[in-house]
Parts: sequence; C-alpha cells; structure tokens
Amino acid sequence: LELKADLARAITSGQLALMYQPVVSLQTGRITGAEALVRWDHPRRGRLAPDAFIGIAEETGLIVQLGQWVLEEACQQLRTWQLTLPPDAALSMSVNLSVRQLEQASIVQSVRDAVDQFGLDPSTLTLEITETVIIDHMETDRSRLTALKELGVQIALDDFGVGYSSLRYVDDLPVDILKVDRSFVGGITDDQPTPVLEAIVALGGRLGVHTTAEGIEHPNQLSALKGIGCDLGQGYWFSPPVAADAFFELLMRNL
Ligand code: G
Ligand code: G
Ligand code: MN
Ligand code: NA
Repeated sequence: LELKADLARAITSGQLALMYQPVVSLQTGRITGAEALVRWDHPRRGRLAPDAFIGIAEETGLIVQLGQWVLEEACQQLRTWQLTLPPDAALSMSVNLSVRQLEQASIVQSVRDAVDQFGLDPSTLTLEITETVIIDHMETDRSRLTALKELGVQIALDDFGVGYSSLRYVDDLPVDILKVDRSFVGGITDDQPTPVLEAIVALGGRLGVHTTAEGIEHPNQLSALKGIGCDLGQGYWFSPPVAADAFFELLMRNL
C-alpha cells in the first residue's frame, strides 16, 4: 500500500534505474545486445527488484508510465552506445513490455516516437512479451503486435515454453525470437541438450525465428545449446544484469 503511493512519485523523480544483461551470440561468443531490466531505488527500502513492484505497477496502471520511462531510457542508452562503437559492431536492445502496455493503442506511437527521437535503426530494438499473459487478449494483441512489427522492431516471446498454448501463439503471432524459459536450460546437467530444448530450437529453425536461451550458468549448458544451434544466450555464466558503465566495459573488452 505504501509502495503504491510511492511508485507514482518514483517514476517522475528519478528513482528508477536500468540494469543491462548481455545477450551473447553462442556461436561467436560476442555480445550482440543487452536486455534492459528495471530497478527502483526506494528512498527508504533501498534498491528493489522488479518482482517487488511490477505487479503493483500493473494493478495501478502505473506500468504504462513506468514502461514509457524504460522504453525511452533504454533507447537513449542504445543510441549512445551505438555512436561510440565501431560502425561494424552491431548492438541491439531488448525491452520488456507488460501486456497492460500492449493494451494501449498508443504503444505503437510511443515506440515509433522513441525510435525516431533517438535515431535508431528499428531492427536494433526488441520488444519482449511474456506469452503467459497474452491468452485473454489474443485478437487485440495480434493486431497490436502486427502494428509494432510493421515499425521494423523485433518481437520476442519471453519465458517461452512455460505458458500453455505456447505452440499456438508461435503459429499465430508475428514473432521474431523465442526466448526459452530458463527452467529448460536449468534441466541441462551434463553437456547434452534435453529433448524438449532440442525440439524448441528445431521449431525455431523451421519457423525461421531466432532462439535465445536464458539462465545459462554453466559451460556445459553453453556447449549443449551451441551443439543444437541455439542462436543467442543470456545468463550468469556470461554476466548478471549490470549498470550501464559496467555493461560498456564488458562490451569494449568483448570487441
Ligand atoms: O531483473 P530481474 O531478473 O529481477 O527481472 C525479473 C522480471 O521482471 C523479469 O522476468 C522481467 O521480465 C521483469 N522486468 C524487468 N524489467 C522490466 C520492465 O522494464 N518492464 C516490465 N514489464 N517487466 C520487467
Ligand atoms: O525478462 P526476464 O524475466 O527473463 O528477466 C530475466 C531475469 O532472470 C532477471 O531477473 C535476471 O536477473 C534473471 N537471470 C538472468 N540470468 C540468470 C541466470 O543465469 N540464472 C538465474 N537463476 N537467473 C538469471
Ligand atoms: Mn525478458
Ligand atoms: Na524471461
């Protein structure tokens, strides 16, 4: 309740911060992008993880404002990094979108404005949608996602595989990337892929979409995923989410 009252002020008074987790090409080992993950520096409680406030933000509708801040901050940061990198070093940015944001028709204009304002190549921006929340809104979400995709941005299905009807979504929605839920990666105990992971990556290949594996913590998980042709990965093995300056240092060392 107290957090609820604080959150509106937090968004306008600079208490939100973004952390960035590297997204790595499994075949080359290069960092190809970052996922922006929000934090709240609460004046009394200290730094809060999204689990502590995204739910509240969704209930109160403040997620729309919060998400708008995240979108602009992430796009600005991406542009800054892109301008500093050598021209041939491609870098993309992933931003998590709540289904509450997707419900707003204005999200399409917001994304277009952010891309324009910061002069981004839209294909370097990825919007991550968690598939479990799409279920009630199939028709609206399909047309909204189609409109977003027409801007030239990439659409990723986050936490793929844990929601029911996953396979139907993949067939129906304009998706570019399947982000395999980290519970599947956690199931790799030696350097052998599990049958389900193998099937998801093969499905991605057949659909012509990329697959990203989340939660890679061990080198044997990395080699199993590499072996089945999974494109991209994230996880503590590479790096946890870090502040912008630390991300840039990782990027520079990785060139
Ligand atoms: O960073 P962390 O692993 O604690 O993130 C936990 C969850 O919070 C992630 O699953 C992510 O999808 C969600 N999350 C992080 N940042 C944002 C954000 O900016 N917007 C939304 N809607 N969700 C976010
Ligand atoms: O959007 P999503 O919910 O997938 O956000 C990723 C979340 O997973 C973040 O909260 C991040 O801190 C967390 N995370 C990232 N890499 C790892 C990992 O290798 N292992 C575990 N257990 N969590 C991770
Ligand atoms: Mn995500
Ligand atoms: Na995820």
